[in-house]
Amino acid sequence: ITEMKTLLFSELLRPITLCCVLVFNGNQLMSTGATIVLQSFQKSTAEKLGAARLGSPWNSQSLAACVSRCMIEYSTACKSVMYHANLRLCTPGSQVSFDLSPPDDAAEGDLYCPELACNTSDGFTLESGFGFMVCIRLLDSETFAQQRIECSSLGGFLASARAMEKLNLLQNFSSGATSLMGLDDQTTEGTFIWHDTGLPLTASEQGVLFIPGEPNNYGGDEDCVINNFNSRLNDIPCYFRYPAICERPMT
Ligand SMILES: *[C@@H]1O[C@H](CO)[C@@H](O)[C@H](O)[C@H]1NC(C)=O
Ligand SMILES: *[C@@H]1O[C@H](CO)[C@@H](O)[C@H](O)[C@H]1NC(C)=O
Ligand SMILES: [Ca+2]
Ligand SMILES: [Ca+2]
Repeated sequence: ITEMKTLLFSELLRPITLCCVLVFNGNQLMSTGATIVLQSFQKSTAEKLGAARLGSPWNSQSLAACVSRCMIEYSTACKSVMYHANLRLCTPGSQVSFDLSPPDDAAEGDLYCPELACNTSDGFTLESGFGFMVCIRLLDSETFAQQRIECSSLGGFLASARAMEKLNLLQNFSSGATSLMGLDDQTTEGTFIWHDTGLPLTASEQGVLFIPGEPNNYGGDEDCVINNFNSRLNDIPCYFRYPAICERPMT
């Protein structure tokens, strides 16, 4: 086990495949036939980057042990870890996002994840500002339904934003134009769903992101959402035409 830890640590800067992982389970040593690919996790320097916590933290003697246990327990769902070097505390995390709460320095330490990159094929560019980084492009199609299909075919989703800073970044990118968001309540009136996560808009997100008094389903037919330049979100009819920004997950 000591040797394995040393190996894991020295190999941490590039992905390696491990066969027959030894798992220390209570006081039993087990050998599993499973093959895991140990991702190369690097310390993130983006201060607003966070990840959904996959479970409760545990004690880990090293970052390498933290990463390997995360991968063994959560398999491909483990896309990041938070590691506190002094407390030796390890918290397993999923895919990182600028919309999720970053680690609490004092309790959770630093975030480690693969180096983030924007796949710039198909006209996507990496845009950063306001503490955020996104991989986006404007779509060519003109209706909400077509824009949604076009974006999906490019491996993305209509842009999301769960913080004002991200709305600002999107507004800055569209330089003056109001754009459609990846958020709608077409399925169930009053329940807005984010296209990227499939999760409902929370009350606090609504309070932060929408113009006061919105969404109001004006005229009984407002199920799409626009990001008003220099302002905030408003629900509007889905047949209104606005440019839309497609967002690709960073890889
Ligand atoms: C980028 O995206 C294109 C189109 O989806 C894909 O064919 C290509 O493999 C991707 N490149 C990388 C480096 O992921
Ligand atoms: C906003 O956009 C302008 C013009 O594209 C750019 O020069 C500026 O850096 C952007 N501001 C931020 C904070 O990203
Ligand atoms: Ca509605
Ligand atoms: Ca409205």
